[in-house]
Amino acid sequence: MKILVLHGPNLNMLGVREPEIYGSLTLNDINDSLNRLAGELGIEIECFQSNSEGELVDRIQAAVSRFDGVLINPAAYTHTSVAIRDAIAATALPAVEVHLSNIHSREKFRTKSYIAPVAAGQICGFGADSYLLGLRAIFNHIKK
Ligand code: CA2
Repeated sequence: MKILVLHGPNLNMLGVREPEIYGSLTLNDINDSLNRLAGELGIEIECFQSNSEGELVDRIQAAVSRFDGVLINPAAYTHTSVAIRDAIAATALPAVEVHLSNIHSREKFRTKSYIAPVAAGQICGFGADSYLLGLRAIFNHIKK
């Protein structure tokens, strides 16, 4: 099993700014933890971060036939991107949406996700653990 892990805009700044909201781990720390868990589960992952909506859409499209599923933190594009939603729907690849923060307990604009309706599920509010829970969730979802 091979899972594509996508990180959206500004997540490359993790650990550098706003640690009170997003924690003190860097994106490399999170990718390292995901790689360790992938090893335990006996699966492969590939991690990619972009600040560009188009690049994320390109990666989702290219994932068809190369990957079995997508683990995605679309970051701010969660709340705006019909393009990423359409790409996930078009590929029909199973996707799990994750967020470090609880998007439902913050500003009202963050409660709306364009991605959630086309995802198998959403995990948010557990910091870096959201990603690890998300990887387990998509693994179990695909295995079923
Ligand atoms: O909680 C999450 O994971 C978010 O996807 C993070 C996004 C935010 O727009 C979503 O509403 C929720 C923001 C990512 C920005 O990451 C930063 C990291 C360090 C410093 C500043 C921003």
